[in-house]
Amino acid sequence: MKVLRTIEETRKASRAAGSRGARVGLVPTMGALHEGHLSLIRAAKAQSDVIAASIFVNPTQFGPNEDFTRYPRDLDRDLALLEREGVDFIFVPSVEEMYPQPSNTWVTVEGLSERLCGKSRPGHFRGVATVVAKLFNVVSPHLAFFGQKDAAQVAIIRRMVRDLNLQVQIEVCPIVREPDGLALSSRNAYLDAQQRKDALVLFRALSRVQELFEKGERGSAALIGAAKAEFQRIPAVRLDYFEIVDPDDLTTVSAINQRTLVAVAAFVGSTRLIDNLLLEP
Ligand code: PAJ
Repeated sequence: MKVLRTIEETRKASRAAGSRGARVGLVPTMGALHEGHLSLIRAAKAQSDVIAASIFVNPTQFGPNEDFTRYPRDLDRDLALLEREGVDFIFVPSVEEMYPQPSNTWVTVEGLSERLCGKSRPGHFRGVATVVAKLFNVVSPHLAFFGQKDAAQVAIIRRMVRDLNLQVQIEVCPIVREPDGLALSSRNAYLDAQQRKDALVLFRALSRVQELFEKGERGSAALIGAAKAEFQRIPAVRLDYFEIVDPDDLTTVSAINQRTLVAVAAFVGSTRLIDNLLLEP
């Protein structure tokens, strides 16, 4: 596995693969890898000839009071995992390599970027869209793999690719969970034993919505009410949002008549966790 730290080397590696006619699949990550990330690598392996990944804790998608400096970082462990999965090259740039100073250009997917997590994390999705656009420019992948875990991120990247006519196929992989239902996240490492138990309320609330939906409930207000009741039983968890939205434009829907996204974000202590569920009538 080639570990590449500069844009130039990475472009060279990707171009070499492209000129052999190989399809390059890219898995962008911020590291602290877990089975969720590895599921994307395996999907990339199944659909591409050359597997590229990136590890970059992107400062522009963190707010001023968020966890950028303490975000978990363990490059040696991550590289060993990626090597074992058969990744061909990994792009690990520094902040200076990714962001020329000063940087004045941003990619903003208007409207969508202010919804769901964008409401409580202003600037977050601008940072995500900008860095993903940069990664696409550096690696020029044929395919790029993202997790359904970050459902709003998926909607925003798909829209960016469409709006900017980017030549990359976006593939979305299912949420990988712990046996008890908690969605895997690099941020789960922040939780202590009690918080780890409390954190299950996100999955419980989503499961309750799924159950009511399967019994025939279609009204968003009733489904959200039932979910919020689950949260009221765990006062240590502070709900940020529980919303039922269109999965493509992230606007709220009052009733579930087509494929619909149920998305939740909550603070367990100071750790912000997200999860979601897709409902299909
Ligand atoms: P990160 O949080 O490291 O996630 C990298 C990819 O792994 C994302 O596509 C995310 O949706 C996916 N992922 C995380 N947890 C998952 C799980 N439990 N099941 C399935 N997939 C999961 O998302 C980012 O990084 C960044 O915003 C990034 C796209 C790299 C841009 O900086």
